Order: sequence, then C-alpha cells, then structure tokens
Amino acid sequence: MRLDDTIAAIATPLQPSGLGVIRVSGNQAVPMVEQLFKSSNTTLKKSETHKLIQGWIHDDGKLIDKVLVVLMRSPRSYTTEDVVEIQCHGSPFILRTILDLVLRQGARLAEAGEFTQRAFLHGRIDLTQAEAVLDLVHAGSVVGARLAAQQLRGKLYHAIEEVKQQVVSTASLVEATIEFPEEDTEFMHRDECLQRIEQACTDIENLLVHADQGLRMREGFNVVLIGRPNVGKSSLMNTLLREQRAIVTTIPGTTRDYIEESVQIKGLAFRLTDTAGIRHTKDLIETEGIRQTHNVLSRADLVLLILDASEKLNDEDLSLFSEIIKERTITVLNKIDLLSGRKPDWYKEISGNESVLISAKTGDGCDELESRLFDKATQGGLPQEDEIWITNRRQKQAAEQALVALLQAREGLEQSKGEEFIAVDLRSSLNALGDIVGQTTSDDLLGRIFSDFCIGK
Ligand SMILES: Nc1nc2c(ncn2[C@@H]2O[C@H](COP(=O)(O)OP(=O)(O)OP(=O)(O)O)[C@@H](O)[C@H]2O)c(=O)[nH]1
Ligand SMILES: [Mg+2]
Repeated sequence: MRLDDTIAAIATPLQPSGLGVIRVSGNQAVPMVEQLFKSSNTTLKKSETHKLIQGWIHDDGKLIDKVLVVLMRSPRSYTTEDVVEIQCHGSPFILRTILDLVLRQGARLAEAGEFTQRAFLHGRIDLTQAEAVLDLVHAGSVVGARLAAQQLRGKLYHAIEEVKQQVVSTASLVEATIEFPEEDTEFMHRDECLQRIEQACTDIENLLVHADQGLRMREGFNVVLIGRPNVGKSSLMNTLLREQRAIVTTIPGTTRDYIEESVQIKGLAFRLTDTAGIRHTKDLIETEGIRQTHNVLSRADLVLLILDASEKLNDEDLSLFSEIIKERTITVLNKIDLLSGRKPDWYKEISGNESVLISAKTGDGCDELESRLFDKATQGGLPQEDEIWITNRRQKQAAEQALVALLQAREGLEQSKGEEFIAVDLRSSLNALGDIVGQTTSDDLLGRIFSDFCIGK
C-alpha cells in the first residue's frame, strides 16, 4: 500500500441529503483543492488549521456548489497528513462532480478504510482503535456504541500495553540470564518472575472474562423464535420490529425460509430470527425449512418458544421443550386476546419454565417480553462506564494465545525448566499481545481488517 500519494473519497452516503463530505488526505491535498476553491476571505494555503472557510467550488470558472472547507494541517489530523474536507450540499451528483475534480488534480481514489489505515500506519491510533472506528460506524445499539467509544479512547490499548510491559521486563531478565551465564549475579529471580507472570495472566483473564458477552453486545444477541405452525411467530417478529417484515397468514406452514432482522431493545442490539414452524410434514420445501430451524436454533443465544394460548397444548408443542436449553429460553403464550383475561387451563403444565403472556396482535405483554429479553441478555453482565471489554473475535483469539503461552512459561518456571524454554514462551506471548494492538500483525490480516471499512473512512 502506497503512503506517499494523496487520496480522496466521498465520506457520506450517496443519497440526497442536507450535507455531503469529500475527504482529501496527503501532502498535495492543499494545492489540489486550492485549484478548485475560491473564497473572498482567504486562500486555503494561508488558512489557519481547523478553521472553516466559506467559498465556492468551481470547474474552470463554472460554479459547482457553495461549500465550507476545513484544512487540518499535518500532524493534527485523522491521518496525520494534511487533510482537507469539503462540505457541500448532499446531492450525489454534486458529490461525484467535486470528487472527480479532485481526482483530475491527481489525487487517487481512496480504498475502503484507507484513511483509517493511514492513521494506523502513521502511529496515530493502534489496531484496537482502528477496529473501534469500524464498530462505531456500524454500531446498532447504545451499548455497542459505548463499548466501541471506550475502545476508541485507547482503553484496551493501554490495558494490553501494561500487560506487555510486565512480560517484557520478565523476558529481559530471563534473556539476560541466558546471555551471561557466567555472571555471578543472578539476573533472574524465579520467584519474582513467577509473580510477574501470574499478574500478567490475571490481567489477561480479566480482559477475557467478558469477551463472549462483549461479542454479543457488539454483534447483537441471537434470538430465535420457534414454535409449531400458526402460533404467531411471524406476527410476534413483526410486532417486535414494529414493521410488517414477515408474511403472516392463517395457513399453517407460511414461513419456509428463516428471516433475520436486527432490533434495539433498551439500548441492546438483538438479531431476531423468525423460523418455519416445526411439525411433521411431507412437504419438501417445508421440511427443508424445518431443518434450517434446527440449525439456527443450535446457534441461538436466546430462544422464544411460542405457544398458542387459545388452543390445547399438543405433542408438537411439548416436543419443543426437549430441544431448548431452559436457562436461555422464554416461553411465550401468544393470542391472549382470545382468552378474555383467563390463562389457558394447561398453564400449570409449563409452570417450570419462565413464561410471558402476550398478544402479538394487540401488543399486550410485549413490553414485558422485551424487559425479560433484556434481563436475560444482561445476566452475562452489562459493561460499566469504565470497564474494558474485548468485543471482537480477533482480539479474543490473540488474548487467548497470549494467555496459553504465559501459562506455559509459568509451568516451565515451576518445573525448573531451562531459561531457553521460558524465553520462547514469553516471546510468543509478546507476539500475541502485539497482534492485538497491531504491532506484530501480518500485512495480510491488516489488509483484511481494513477492507471491511467503507470508502471514505
Ligand atoms: N387473535 C390473535 N391472532 C393472532 C395473534 N398472533 C398471530 N395471530 C394469527 O395467527 C395466524 C398465524 O400467524 P403467523 O404469525 O403467520 O404464525 P406463524 O407461527 O408464523 O406460522 P408459520 O409461519 O406457519 O409457522 C395469523 O392468522 C395471525 O393473524 C394474536 O396475538 N392474536
Ligand atoms: Mg411464520
């Protein structure tokens, strides 16, 4: 990836909107935009840094749009290079025209994530902060955004750096002992090393404690709606989404393919999956749908097992209870609007299960159901203001590798193994920690991480 040229991209969506932004970064950003920009007050070159200037973008004297331009001089910018941002009216046509003009001046169209990649490669942010930028752009809930913001502030980076310092100082003692075996002074006091390694292990374990929950907070809790045909799964899906997303009919076996949609409940992201009703059937398409239901059920974080409260409980309903994990399931008794305030007479039969009475049709009980979903999801913890949580698989995997290597080093010390073995384990632990913050990450992996970004970020 080149770092010495000037890149440009549209940073806002291509839809008619109040404002649109074009970003230009690199050592030619100022002269390039200068050619296209006229202000009665000043020129871009003479402009103070971080100050908005009003003016016009023109193409050889033909006016294109009235704009605000801001110059952020190196190194006080996102990429640490000279960055010029042009705020124009948010018409896709105007945005494309201005971008084309900048490209004609010699800028190169930025690749996905290239601005953030430059910020990373120039040391402005570490890899966890770059990933936090991506998470903020895609944040689907208040809590997800809060975790990303903490990470963007560098909290995870600093936590990892602290552990690294512990391991580095231990590794240097061990390596000094290897290098100067004839010295009288013993560099490496095994007890002291052991203590430091134990501290580092505890620190990593603390980071990992909430990693799975952090992952769900970031990606959304998988909630699967199951039940026999016609109990109202799709109706409930639509009520929770507050839109008519899934097809609802009186015919059993309406839903064939499962449908996934995201929704935010009390600040948490949930991914709801409506499934094909489970029953014995000879219909080929329906059978395939039911097979998929079992598949998505196996990946569920939480399950809503839906029953028709207006009908008798039958064998098809009962067999579903054997498929679920009780602690992760809420039993939903739907269609209570048909019961005029009564509970079904089989209510006692399912009393050992957490249940909620609702009507997907009238919305009765749905607030209560949302509260229960929130409570169940947060049983695994809710991040506090100052807590550091790992929230992505890559970070989790690397932290686990670092921990395994440290535990091996500890075992080596306890079993009085040679210093060489301990040094190797400490090095591999340092590599894994370096991976988290992006110091030892391969170019290949970096390329893959940044390609998930959008153009202009
Ligand atoms: N009275 C009443 N009818 C409901 C309620 N919820 C769903 N229904 C009706 O029950 C029928 C089946 O609803 P669906 O939401 O399609 O049921 P489903 O479980 O998705 O069915 P399949 O996709 O066939 O498995 C429709 O006629 C709905 O209008 C409710 O709370 N009250
Ligand atoms: Mg359905």
